[in-house]
Amino acid sequence: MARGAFIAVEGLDRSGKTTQVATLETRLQAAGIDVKLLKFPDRTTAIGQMIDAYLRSQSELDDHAIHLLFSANRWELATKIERLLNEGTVVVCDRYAFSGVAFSAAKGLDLDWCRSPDVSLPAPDVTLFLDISPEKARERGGYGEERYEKEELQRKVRAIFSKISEEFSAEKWVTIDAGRSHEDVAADVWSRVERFTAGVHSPLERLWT
Ligand code: NYM
Repeated sequence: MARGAFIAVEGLDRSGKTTQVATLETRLQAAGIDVKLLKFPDRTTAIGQMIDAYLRSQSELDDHAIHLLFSANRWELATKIERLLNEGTVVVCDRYAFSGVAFSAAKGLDLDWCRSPDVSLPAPDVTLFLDISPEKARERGGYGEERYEKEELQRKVRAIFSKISEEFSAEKWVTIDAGRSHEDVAADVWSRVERFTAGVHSPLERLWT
């Protein structure tokens, strides 16, 4: 029996990622597909609440420590992700391990060190990277109040996402120009996801193994 596809949606802040993920969910449901939307960080768990406090500058944490918490927050849900996929559900993640690596490495942590705690997590069948220039993001009203929502850091994050993308085939990592209208971006997203609606026959892979 085919399993469900694992789809990660990544992007810079202000890329319209969360709206696109919601549109994708509606579209999959309309096509009669079982879909589960997950979001990282998942701020509802005990670890997620520590991450939330950090992002809202209500707590201070060493850069390595917060990186490990983001990773632990994914591991908390790894078994659930696998179970859902095996049941035939399509899992769509709003951010995943690539955000983990990109944001922490942009702060100056070693890229390989950043990757290590996420090694062997379930690997997405495809990652859709919604790319937006910091200039466009500024036109959209700029960034919010949370940590990392600064133009200079976002520039670095974008460069590291680009570096990460080089490790993947064009099938596994798709860069989508998110500076266009919501409809154009949504059409592009759907064109990349449609082929997964029939299910996936290959085994689930593991990240960075
Ligand atoms: N973020 C997100 C990280 O730094 N590491 C991670 O592993 C993940 C999943 O958290 N600026 C950052 C990226 C965002 C911030 O995400 C909160 P969102 O999608 O704005 O809730």
